[in-house]
Amino acid sequence: MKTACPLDCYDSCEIEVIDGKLTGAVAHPVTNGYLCPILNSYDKFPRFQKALYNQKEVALDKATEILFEKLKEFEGKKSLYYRGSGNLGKMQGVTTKFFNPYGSTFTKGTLCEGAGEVGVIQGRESVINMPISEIKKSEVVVVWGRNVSDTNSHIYNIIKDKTLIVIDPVKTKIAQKAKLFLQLKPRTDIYLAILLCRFAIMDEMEDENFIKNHTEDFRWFLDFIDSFRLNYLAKQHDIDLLEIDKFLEIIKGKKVSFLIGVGVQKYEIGHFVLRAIESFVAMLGLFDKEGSGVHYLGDSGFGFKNHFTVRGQEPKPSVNFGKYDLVFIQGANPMVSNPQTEIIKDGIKKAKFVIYFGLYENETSKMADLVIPACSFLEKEDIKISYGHEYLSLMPKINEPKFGISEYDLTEFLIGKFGYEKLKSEKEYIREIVESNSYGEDGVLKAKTYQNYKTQKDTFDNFIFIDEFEDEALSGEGYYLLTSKSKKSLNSQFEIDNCLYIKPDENFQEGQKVLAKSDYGSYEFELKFDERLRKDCILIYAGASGGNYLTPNRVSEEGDSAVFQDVKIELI
Ligand SMILES: Nc1nc2c(c(=O)[nH]1)N[C@H]1C(S)=C(S)[C@@H](COP(=O)(O)OP(=O)(O)OC[C@H]3O[C@@H](n4cnc5c(=O)[nH]c(N)nc54)[C@H](O)[C@@H]3O)O[C@H]1N2
Ligand SMILES: Nc1nc2c(c(=O)[nH]1)N[C@H]1C(S)=C(S)[C@@H](COP(=O)(O)OP(=O)(O)OC[C@H]3O[C@@H](n4cnc5c(=O)[nH]c(N)nc54)[C@H](O)[C@@H]3O)O[C@H]1N2
Ligand code: SF4
Ligand SMILES: [Mo]
Repeated sequence: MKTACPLDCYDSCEIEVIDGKLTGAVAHPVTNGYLCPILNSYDKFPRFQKALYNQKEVALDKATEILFEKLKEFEGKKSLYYRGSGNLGKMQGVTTKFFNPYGSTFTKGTLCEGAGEVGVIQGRESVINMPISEIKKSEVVVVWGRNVSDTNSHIYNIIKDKTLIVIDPVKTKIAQKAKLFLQLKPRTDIYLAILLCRFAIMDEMEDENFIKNHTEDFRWFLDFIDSFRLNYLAKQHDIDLLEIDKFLEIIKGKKVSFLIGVGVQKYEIGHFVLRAIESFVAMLGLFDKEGSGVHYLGDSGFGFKNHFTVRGQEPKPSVNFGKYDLVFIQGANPMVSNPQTEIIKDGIKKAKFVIYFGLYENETSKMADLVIPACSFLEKEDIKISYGHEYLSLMPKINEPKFGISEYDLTEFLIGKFGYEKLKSEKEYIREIVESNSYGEDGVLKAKTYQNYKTQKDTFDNFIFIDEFEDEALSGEGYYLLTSKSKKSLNSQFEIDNCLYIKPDENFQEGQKVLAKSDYGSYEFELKFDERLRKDCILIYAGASGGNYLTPNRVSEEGDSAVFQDVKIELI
């Protein structure tokens, strides 16, 4: 039987389950017959087999009864519904069908791509990616703030033998294969993008036709990029001007795709960064050229029926759990994934009753009053739409659950108890989602958004250039913090690497303990060396249990997104 990987990953692999074993679907254009190390050892990670009340095992039906009693005891408007991205199946949202009429507060914004997403929308209305079929045609791929080999290893295999330009503070695996690698200072991508635009204008590389017919504000854009002194721009990012020439030389006249990751936008100014990079793409006319365009974290719901939309009020990165009597946490681990852990911990302690609904024991579940085990993706009906490619996959129930309850069954139970409006059947929700925006082609389901796709230009009316930007450089002493994803974990799930990495330095010894300190908190780590880093950076992988003690819980200027890397770190 076929299903799909539920995890938050660009690749959204299609899976074949043969005699209980998970393998990559051979006919899927992205999965290509294999899965990544995480899914290959999916069964190895111990799940909750029992519900917990006050951290003591109770039967599942007892736990759901306690949940019902507590929901009755507290007022809906003093409750918070908090959902993370542990499973990105569309049916995960079904629990809102209870918590919405109950009166809960929902979150808005993201811990992820939200700042950059606003930047893209400001320029071209929606985040519709160039499809994989177009990336395959590209001659040059610019990998900008994305660790393709680790975070989207299937897309890596599609691009790895093309001419590559990589822009990253870390010499990642793909950077080692690049024709040009720009190891820039973190948080300076916007200056690099503006500098590229300036040089491209000097080289007369702008596409006058495209600019005239499909863009707005080009004149303002020219004034804007001219308002920066070249020396000033060049000083920001540590990139030699000769490299800028080389960049333009490599892409001139070529089919070029830009694979942009979340690395460039974990900052207050994240939206400006995406907008500036896309302005560069637009001035070259690459949105209207075959095999060219931009691929970021796409809007996977675009064009599809969304049964479970709710209006969020509480910004996710700065969520204050302590404001609420009852907190329902589903598919998330805020004690590790959210910035400024100390504030999260205080909030969770203050809330009167905390429910954790998930698969694995983690730092958040350990603080919960009630733990309800969820079913795994193999034990419930769902559908996966990718943010990294144009295909979608059905996720039928393959195994009967031995323990745990699905999101749908828990919602149905609560709705029944409270007498709220009944749910449609799972199959019906899924059928409506599929029918709203997909079609079958060569044995796979594809989003209709791409049915007549020629170039990315067809997905918007006019591109609007960036014409303003304000920023205050990151102040304070110390190292820049990089918090990239690790190969063996999926955020805080699976195999976690808790070390702090630094470029080999005679003042430190590998294996020693160091206290990392920022304006927001401190934490002790084991130190390790990593030759691939700049000497002004440290790396703590996302998902490390102490990393977010150091990060600020402010939100980005636009998009209510986390700004994990707007911080300097001292090592003591
Ligand atoms: N194995 C694995 N795969 C994953 C995940 C996982 O945890 N593990 N997580 C999934 C999720 S939720 C997401 S959002 C995606 C994210 O996947 P990616 O978009 O690849 O994001 P990151 O790994 O956070 O960072 C990518 C790169 O940005 C670089 N970077 C950091 N700061 C800057 C900067 O200021 N400028 C530039 N140019 N580069 C910078 C980092 O060095 C890193 O190489 O991956 C998904 N896939
Ligand atoms: N410092 C730093 N922190 C970061 C990031 C960073 O770059 N740096 N990246 C951020 C990003 S991009 C993201 S997306 C977030 C992700 O952060 P979270 O949204 O907190 O996701 P996870 O850490 O993967 O936690 C997911 C939990 O979901 C549960 N789960 C898994 N499957 C299911 C299911 O089917 N049903 C239910 N009910 N539960 C399930 C598991 O028990 C797991 O512990 O982290 C962010 N945190
Ligand atoms: S985590 Fe990503 S690469 Fe691994 S199986 Fe899932 S979708 Fe594929
Ligand atoms: Mo993410």
